[in-house]
Amino acid sequence: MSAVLDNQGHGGQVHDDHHAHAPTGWRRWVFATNHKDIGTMYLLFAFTMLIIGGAMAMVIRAELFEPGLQLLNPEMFNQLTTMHGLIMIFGAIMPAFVGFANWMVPLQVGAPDMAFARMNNLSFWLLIPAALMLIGGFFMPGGAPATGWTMYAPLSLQMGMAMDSTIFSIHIMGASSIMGAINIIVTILNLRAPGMKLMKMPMFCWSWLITAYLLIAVMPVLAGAVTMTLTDRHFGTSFFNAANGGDPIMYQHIFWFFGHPEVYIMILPAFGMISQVIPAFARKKLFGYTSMVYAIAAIAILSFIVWAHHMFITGMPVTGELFFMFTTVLIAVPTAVKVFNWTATMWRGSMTFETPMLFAVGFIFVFVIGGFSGLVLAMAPVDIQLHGTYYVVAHFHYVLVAAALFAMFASFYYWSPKWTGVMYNEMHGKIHFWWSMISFNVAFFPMHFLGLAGMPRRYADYPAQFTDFNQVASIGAWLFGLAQVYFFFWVVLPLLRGHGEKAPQRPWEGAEGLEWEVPSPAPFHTFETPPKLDPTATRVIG
Ligand code: HEM
Ligand SMILES: [Cu+2]
Repeated sequence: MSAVLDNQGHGGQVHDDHHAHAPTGWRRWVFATNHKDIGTMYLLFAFTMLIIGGAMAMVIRAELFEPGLQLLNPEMFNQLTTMHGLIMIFGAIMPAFVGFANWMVPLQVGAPDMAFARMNNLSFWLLIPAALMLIGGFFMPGGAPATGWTMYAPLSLQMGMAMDSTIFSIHIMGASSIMGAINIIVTILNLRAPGMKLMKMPMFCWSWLITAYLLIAVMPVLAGAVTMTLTDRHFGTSFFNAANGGDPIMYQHIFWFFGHPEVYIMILPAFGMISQVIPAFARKKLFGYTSMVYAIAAIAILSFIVWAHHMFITGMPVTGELFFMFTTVLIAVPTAVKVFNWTATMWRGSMTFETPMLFAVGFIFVFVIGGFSGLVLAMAPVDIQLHGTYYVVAHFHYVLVAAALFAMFASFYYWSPKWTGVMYNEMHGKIHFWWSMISFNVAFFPMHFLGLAGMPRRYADYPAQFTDFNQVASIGAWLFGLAQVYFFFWVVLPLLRGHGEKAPQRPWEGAEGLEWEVPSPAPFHTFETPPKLDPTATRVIG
């Protein structure tokens, strides 16, 4: 608590730890109000969930290594795919981005902390009961929900009580996300240092500002959808229950009205991260800053009018299909602006390829592949063939794993010197990159072929003609999982233990921004009095 009440040392904008009373022991974490501590907890939580969800994926790929049923019965298989999806989306990717925001947004805008420090504590700690309730589903009668992460009716109305705990868990995680989003918005709008004009903000802050509005807009929609499911299950309503005159397709509309903006919630902060890493290692200013901001805003707005591209086979009127098809392909325009700008930033830059840059350039490659397969799926006549196949699985793993996760790896390598005060080992970082990049593609590229050949997703078994590509995919998946174990033991653990070369204040020659104006590791309290900024708002001058 002394962390927020501490008013000592008004002299400069940065103080060393010796006169800032950092709380110690378990209280430091349980009562944490410091954005850096909370950011660290978010990141550790997300990594733990990544490992748990990842372990499930390893089992799924083991079952799919050959046709027939070897390890799992079909019910268990579907429970695992469902929980894998829910854990990765709500437990790993989203909290990880919030963790990065907690650490970096106050540092980047020159604020002393997040606007609502105690609410920040609540947003984080809510995740623990939510995660327990979600994973606890496996131990309830009937096992975890086997609906797929989309929780479609009528299956969701037939599940055991783990469906209810999943619904409650989603409510709690949604509340946590909304509080996090409010915190980020208020911090950015109200706590910027004088001179940090909105249009001078680092792109990571811009991308999170827009993402936070998306979160506030759509998390309540998801809460509504699962609440209606809950009342259908227990309180006699029939929103989605066709047997009583309800409409299961309506569930899909409500879900995807949340769900498509949700996929942008999971990629926009990654765009912001990449927009910071590329200029730093190309030693050039970001090309087209203004157009980057408008492109993110355009993608966010468009994301509200494309949702039924997930529903092309539900029997929409053709005009409806055309509408959703055209709006979906329209998103390619601002997306292409961003890819163009990243490429133009690198053009004639003096580039070096330290691990953050490897992951950033890798991001562009795989994100473009995922974007193109999205465009293929957006063609209504094509999607009639591909919907519900492994082609969709390939598509969203390219955008979620290779794009969102790789962007976070890029940022981890980029910012961890600031967090820990030590440099990661460059050789281990590069091994992590190449190992992940190659094994990811071995795992997921063949899924395009499986999907095109008609292999459906969400089945524990498959006909023998799909065996070869499935074996390649499984081997790739296991290698990818192993790469993350390597990352933990050879990169993360040494950093947590403080092993490595001492990090300078600005380890990257081309890096710009206020986070590089404070020492490494960033002291417990930073910018307690608003810093004076130079006209570019990237340097502290007093
Ligand atoms: C270029 C932009 C994109 C386009 C045009 C696009 C298009 C589509 C379409 C049409 C589908 C439905 C396929 C089907 O079920 O038959 C789909 C599914 C999906 N997309 Fe994308 N997408 C894009 C980017 C993204 C991004 C950035 C993400 C996440 C970071 C994402 C995540 C997903 C997920 C998770 C699904 C599968 C949902 C499910 O049924 O379980 N997409 N996409
Ligand atoms: Cu979508």
